[in-house]
Amino acid sequence: MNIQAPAPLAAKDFKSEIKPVWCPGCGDYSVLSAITKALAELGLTKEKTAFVSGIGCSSRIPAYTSVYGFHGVHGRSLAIATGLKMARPDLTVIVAGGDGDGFSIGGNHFLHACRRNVNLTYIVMDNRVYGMTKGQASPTTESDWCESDLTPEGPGVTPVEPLKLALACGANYLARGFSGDPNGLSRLIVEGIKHPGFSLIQVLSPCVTYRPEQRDWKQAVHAGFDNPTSDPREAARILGDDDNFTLGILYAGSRPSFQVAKREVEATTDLTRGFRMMTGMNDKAEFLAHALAVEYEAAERYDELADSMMTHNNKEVADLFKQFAEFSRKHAAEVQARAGNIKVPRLAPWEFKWPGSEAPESGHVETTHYLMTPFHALTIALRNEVRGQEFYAQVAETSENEDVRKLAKEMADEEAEHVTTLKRWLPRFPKPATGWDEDHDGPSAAE
Ligand SMILES: Cc1ncc(C[n+]2csc(CCOP(=O)(O)OP(=O)(O)O)c2C)c(N)n1
Ligand SMILES: [Mg+2]
Repeated sequence: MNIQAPAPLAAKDFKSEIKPVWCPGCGDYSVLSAITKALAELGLTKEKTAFVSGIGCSSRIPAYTSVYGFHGVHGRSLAIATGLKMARPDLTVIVAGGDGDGFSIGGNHFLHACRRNVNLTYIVMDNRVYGMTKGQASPTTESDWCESDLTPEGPGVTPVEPLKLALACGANYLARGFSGDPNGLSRLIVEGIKHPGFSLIQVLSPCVTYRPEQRDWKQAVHAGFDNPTSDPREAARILGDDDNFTLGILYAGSRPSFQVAKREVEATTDLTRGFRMMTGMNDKAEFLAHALAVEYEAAERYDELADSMMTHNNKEVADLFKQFAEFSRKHAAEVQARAGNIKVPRLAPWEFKWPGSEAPESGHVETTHYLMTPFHALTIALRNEVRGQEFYAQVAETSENEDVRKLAKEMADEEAEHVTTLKRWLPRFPKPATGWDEDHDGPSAAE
């Protein structure tokens, strides 16, 4: 059978059946056209592309394209898109919206999206007005624009300059286009999608209904951002001379885009990590002091873990830790019995000659978690017992005192039995699936 690769999609294939309801003359028609051309140019497929928007005339874009779309909540497009991109990094995620959606209600999200630098492309159709709600001033509206009844004397505040704001917050690609130049805009979109990290494309897109004077933008726009710089200081200098009508790619930075760290609790038995060679255990009484401390300190640690698990309502694991604490106390009693009438010295914490930073059977507290399961608790105990066994084996090998070597050997054998017992237990508790530690309502401490 002759299988042919599907033909690349044309710009029209990226338009949906739904006809735009924008006012005649609205710049957003041309932005839609520029977007669909860019998608075709990039050879993207419908199933690997997603459009996310907020609310506003400009935010209707996802409905008018045939790729996956999410017409979200006012001002929240970037939050939704960030989540989508994190969950599905294989998708090309494009965000669209207006100046009101992006810089008023969504302003906070905008700052953090720039700062976070997730690999997204944000197309803002800037008409310096709330078009959908019939013409109120937006954050990019000129301070002396007096046509809204809400601000009859003009908003009176300095407009937000999106490119400056984005540069300051860490966005990685900055461009400005014009709906009256859809082909030039297409190029800015293509480059923005290709550039890693957070790309902002500010598109001057006139609202001919509520800002009819914007028809004159055709005369106001001019080239100027001709050679994109990768130096944010240089970009800031250029913006210092910008009249908000300069078009082109201003900045293409090299900040690495945000990636989710792979967090998985290690559930393997690591026999050697952090284990230093231990020497100088030549005195029997000193050795017994260490052997007792191995068990007492482990018992104390397990008690502590059991208590913290109870505090977080994890009774199953708390019970298991309690049981481990009991085992450790039982072993301590056995060591005590071996000591007979030898006077065991009392050592200050820093006088112990542990191979690591603490007694070998008290470790791995950092791998505990309030949602941990018996599988994890057993894994921790197993790792501790293995380290105990290694500790004694080292002493048995390195001590210059024959008595100590003999005793250490017996203890290493006992620890080996504990290891075997725990290994036999482990299969009774299945390893939980990834995500076991996800909690949408984490712990909080009541005052
Ligand atoms: C929570 C919330 N507040 C207010 C509104 C009303 N509202 C709808 S669109 C909009 C402003 C849209 O302006 P912009 O993002 O510039 O889009 P444009 O219509 O100009 O393209 C507002 C305030 C809303 N839908 N939801
Ligand atoms: Mg607007």
